[in-house]
Amino acid sequence: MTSRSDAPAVKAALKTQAVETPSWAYGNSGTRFKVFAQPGVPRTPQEKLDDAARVHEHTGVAPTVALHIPWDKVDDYGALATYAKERGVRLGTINSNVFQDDDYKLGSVCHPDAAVRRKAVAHLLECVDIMDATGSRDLKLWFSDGTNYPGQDDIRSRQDRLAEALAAVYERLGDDQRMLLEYKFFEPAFYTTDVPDWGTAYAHCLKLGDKAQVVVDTGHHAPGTNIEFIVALLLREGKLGGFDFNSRFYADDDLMVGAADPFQLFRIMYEVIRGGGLASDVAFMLDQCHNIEAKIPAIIRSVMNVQEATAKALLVDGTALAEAQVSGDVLAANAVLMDAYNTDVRPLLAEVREEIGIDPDPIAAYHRSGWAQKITEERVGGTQAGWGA
Ligand code: LRH
Ligand code: MN
Ligand code: MN
Repeated sequence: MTSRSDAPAVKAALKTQAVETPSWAYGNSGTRFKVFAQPGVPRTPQEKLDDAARVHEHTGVAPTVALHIPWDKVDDYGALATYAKERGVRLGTINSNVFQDDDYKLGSVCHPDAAVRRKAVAHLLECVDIMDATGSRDLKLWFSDGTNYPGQDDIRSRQDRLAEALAAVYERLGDDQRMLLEYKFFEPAFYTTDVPDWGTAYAHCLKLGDKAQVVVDTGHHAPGTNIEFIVALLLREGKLGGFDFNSRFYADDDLMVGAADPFQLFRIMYEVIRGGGLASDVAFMLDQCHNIEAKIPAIIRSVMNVQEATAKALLVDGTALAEAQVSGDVLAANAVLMDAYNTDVRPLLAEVREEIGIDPDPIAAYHRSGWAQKITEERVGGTQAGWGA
């Protein structure tokens, strides 16, 4: 933590932060009621990388792109990694998908039928093969598994099946690879979810070992959940693998991070910094869908929102805060935090951008670049993200 006058240290820390953008955010998406297609959206994984490279070019802090398999299926993942590199970005987290096939109606790794479980585990292992080819460090696991009705399946047996599958994947990981287990309290299952909360994810990861870490998707909690507490606790236990950032007003809305509740994002980032997370292996990923807004500028805006929350959190005067806390001065302690939150950090971030040689206003620079016009003219028949259809 820094003192308020420590602007060079704050700037230096901001320059080290990297935000991973998700391939699926570049494609068309929507709700189950309607997908509104946008002109110029990518038709291939390669074109998603082209767009991600623009986000990195204008923000300077989005060097990696998460893939979702099979949404981003290609024949040669090594070649895709080279394609990314040639455009100045890298392939990041590999997201597994064991929720789309008809076979998964009653679950994937927790399914009562062993044949379906074997199919799901085979997909997860294939994702690790892909990581080997792309050089990715992280495998992100999210399971739609659960039940809709009391009695539908045995809650405890499903946990046993989950543990068995996770252990098989863990075994397959290389020395420098990790698996990030994501929880979500409901949807698509409405009665039980097999990984509903951080505690369940933590319990499984603890048993598995150091290479298994919990990922916090900010949209996956019940209203009123204190997410920063979860962040503080997981960091304290060395079990916070990363974030899927997005905003929610109601359920898993997947809106732009920092749009619904920038104060919550600040509180989360404060705990990240307090726990040493900015300098650790915590992955800062976006997991969003841009259903009605232009996608590339929305992703740029999201990256900037994460940076702004981080900058404010870095500005918290740690010394003053500790003094107020120790002396039991509740109002003074709260004021220290609010003082940082209420600071306009946009000029500071503009300076950071100038110092790394990019335009201080990424959105304006993107609009001036002509990229939107180019892709609208060149790309006809863009693909759906695969999500929310
Ligand atoms: C599930 C989830 C998970 C998926 C992504 C598309 O709601 O957050 O991370 O992989 O959405
Ligand atoms: Mn997610
Ligand atoms: Mn989600």
